[in-house]
Amino acid sequence: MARYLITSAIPYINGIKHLGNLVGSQLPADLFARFQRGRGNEVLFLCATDEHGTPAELAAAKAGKPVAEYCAEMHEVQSDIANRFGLSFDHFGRSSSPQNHRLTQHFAGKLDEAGLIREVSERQVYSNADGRFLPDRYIEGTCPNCGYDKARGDQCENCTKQLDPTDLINPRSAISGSTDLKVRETKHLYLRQSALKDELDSWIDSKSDWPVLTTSIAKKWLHDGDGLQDRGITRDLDWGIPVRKGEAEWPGMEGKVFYVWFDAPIEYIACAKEWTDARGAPDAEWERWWRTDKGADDVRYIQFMGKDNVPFHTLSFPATILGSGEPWKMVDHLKSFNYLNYDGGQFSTSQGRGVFMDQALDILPADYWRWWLLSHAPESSDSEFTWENFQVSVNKDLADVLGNFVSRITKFCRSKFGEVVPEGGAYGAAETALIENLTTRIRAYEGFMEAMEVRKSAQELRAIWVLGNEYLQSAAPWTTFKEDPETAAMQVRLGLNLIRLYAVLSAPFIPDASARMLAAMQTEDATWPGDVAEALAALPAGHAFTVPDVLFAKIADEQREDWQTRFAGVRT
Ligand code: B3M
Ligand code: ZN
Repeated sequence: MARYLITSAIPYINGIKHLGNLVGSQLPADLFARFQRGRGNEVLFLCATDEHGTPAELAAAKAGKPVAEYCAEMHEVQSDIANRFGLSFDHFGRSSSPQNHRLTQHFAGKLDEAGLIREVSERQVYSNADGRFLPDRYIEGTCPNCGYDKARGDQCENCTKQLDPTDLINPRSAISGSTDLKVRETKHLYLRQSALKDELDSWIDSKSDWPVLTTSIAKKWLHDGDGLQDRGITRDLDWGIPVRKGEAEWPGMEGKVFYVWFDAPIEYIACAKEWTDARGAPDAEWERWWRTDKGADDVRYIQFMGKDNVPFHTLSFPATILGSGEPWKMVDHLKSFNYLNYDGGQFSTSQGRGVFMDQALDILPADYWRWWLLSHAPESSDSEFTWENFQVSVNKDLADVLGNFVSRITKFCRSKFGEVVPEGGAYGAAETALIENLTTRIRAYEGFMEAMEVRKSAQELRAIWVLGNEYLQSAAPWTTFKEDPETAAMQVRLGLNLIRLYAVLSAPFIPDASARMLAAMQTEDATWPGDVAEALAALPAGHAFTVPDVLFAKIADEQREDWQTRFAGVRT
């Protein structure tokens, strides 16, 4: 039994995620986790909410809530939606957990011991009225370029010019509106990534099976310009993980917190401890996934993320781990995604554009979305969601191909043989050919799934469903039955067994429908198929079943048009 550690990029806490976020990390990670579990491998699948930084503070302020309270509530909301989407995390943690506080402080201490941290003095805007330093985007004023009076310290939204807070005319605090601002000295910690450059370089070189897209991003950061830059890992914010060296105070760093991108990836590890702590299980249980000195050297670790997160996972987080000098498990394979666009534009959280996870589930069950999103995953390039395409995909693939197969065979059997698997004669040439074709396609499907080729896997799975339909069409048991009920019975027995086989193979994509197919076949045997002929004998003659309700309802044109209008604007 192989062991797979799987993490999805951890979504920011600042609101409900849209379908573009979902397909860029959590959903494909779930597909892979379910596949590996289905094959009988041992899996630890972790995700969490990313709760620190200015996005969290701003969202809480907007909601009029203390940030800790906002995060706790939003974590529950995201956790509930993840469940309803069938995301099968072993644990859905929180980057604000005490476990992550301790581990982040531990890493900082180790990096300091290794001489990899230096202090840097910076000049930043301080607000007397608010009693705090203001991050760039907390400062507003008039744009020197276009005169827009709500330009932010990092950028003018109106003319898109990149700004420094000191460029703004009449700057004021976005928190209190106060203009009593001044520039003050403040000290920050920098991680000396430059000192780790060679180590990172050879670590990346050792990843010969990584896609060029991934390694080229890392190499660019390593070698372009002046090479890999040291990185600030602290911020002047109230909300976050207090800066400490392990358990000890860090003189001069009082009142400061670690930068969100420093602690967020560490949560991948802390999340595993949250998982065991929640059950009162010993540390050895999570350490065997994460410590190469404690059993993790035979673990295969795979990360899933959107392309914008690649530099943090190929350089920053590895720098933290390598720099600590401790035997932590490092990523083996990194699967990244392009963007999913929405109906001629971009999905946007800040603008409320597109379909958000909760809205999607209000319209249709998770499997419909899972199928469309995964079969159109933005792998080789960006891809686009359109309502027309969604309708076609659901109606053709799910309703016409899979749903129809299940419905026809179960209903025909009930009408001619009752709700039990009939006996019938031996397989003929058509059945042997079908088994051969299925075998070829199932092995190809496994290969694509193993390689995390999401779209190709979906195509192959669909082709497997199509084989069943074609067989049924040409065997035509409803015609055969008139002259040769024995043969018709055999064809139906094979068809019913195909339903079970489809349930097993399709479960990573459409877990609810798969569970309903197994329930209808009154079996809990979800063994991954080895020999296909054997797998098709799992339900013997005499085995009882029921006709399931419609697996997938078709999307009518009126529904599609209605949704199209409803989701054309922005979410309020
Ligand atoms: N929260 C960004 C994102 O959701 C960030 C990922 C952190 S992964 C450690 O895309
Ligand atoms: Zn401007």
